[in-house]
Amino acid sequence: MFARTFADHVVAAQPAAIMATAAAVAAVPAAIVRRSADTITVSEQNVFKGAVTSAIADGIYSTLVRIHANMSHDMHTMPGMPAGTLRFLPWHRLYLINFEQAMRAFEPTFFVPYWRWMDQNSIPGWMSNFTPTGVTDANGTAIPVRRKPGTSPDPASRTLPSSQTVQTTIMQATDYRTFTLAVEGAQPYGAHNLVHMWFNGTMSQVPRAPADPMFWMHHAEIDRLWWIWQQSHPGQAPNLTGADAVLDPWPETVSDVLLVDAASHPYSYDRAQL
Ligand SMILES: [Cu+2]
Repeated sequence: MFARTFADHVVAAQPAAIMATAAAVAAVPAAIVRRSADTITVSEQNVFKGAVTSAIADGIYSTLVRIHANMSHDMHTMPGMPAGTLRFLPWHRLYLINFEQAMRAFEPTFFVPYWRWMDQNSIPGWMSNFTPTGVTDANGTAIPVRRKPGTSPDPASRTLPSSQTVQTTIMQATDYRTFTLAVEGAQPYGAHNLVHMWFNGTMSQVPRAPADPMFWMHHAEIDRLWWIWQQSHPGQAPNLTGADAVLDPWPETVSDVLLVDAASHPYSYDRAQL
């Protein structure tokens, strides 16, 4: 599922040691810089939409959506499953990395833009008509992409979080558990849940949400908030061990994704401010 860039030609006369070094360098995934959905160029918008369209036709997109429908991965706060709270951020960080790498098989310059939903009242204009069809769940049933933004049955979810709210209720947390509860969904300020509910559509249904491509941009923003917070709280990390620390269905553990722009997962954000 991971797209790797390999040298497409090797000069036969090169000494074996040099060729081995060149191959090792080429096998490292290219660094990715995620940028704001509001500022990317038209051609970058088309790369995003083109990769998603191709991945849906391929079937890999539906495969990725179905991973999020499998609650056995324990990646959200749920009653009776305390590890889910602590797994939420690292699990979704790895989910985005896997999505991004899968899309790069179709569009080599693909990156997940982050959607700065703070202080907004609509999704990025270039995404408003992009509601692709063809995604199916594990039973083969079509998942339509529907949105009725700002019409949530829950009045508290009819307005997207303000930057001031994010600053005062999320970024000022001093320990990891408080931070992740605030950013995920602890009432009344949970930014992640609130944004999902704001869509009042596919995004509001956990097992189907990633069928809407806005999912990835929303989660890139959540991941970016975590990254910003991590820089001022370097000692704070989810306290998970054993099976709880394995980010299934992938083999990586929590400690493998604590560092943004690690050599193993080279991606970063262009903006370190809210
Ligand atoms: Cu999720």
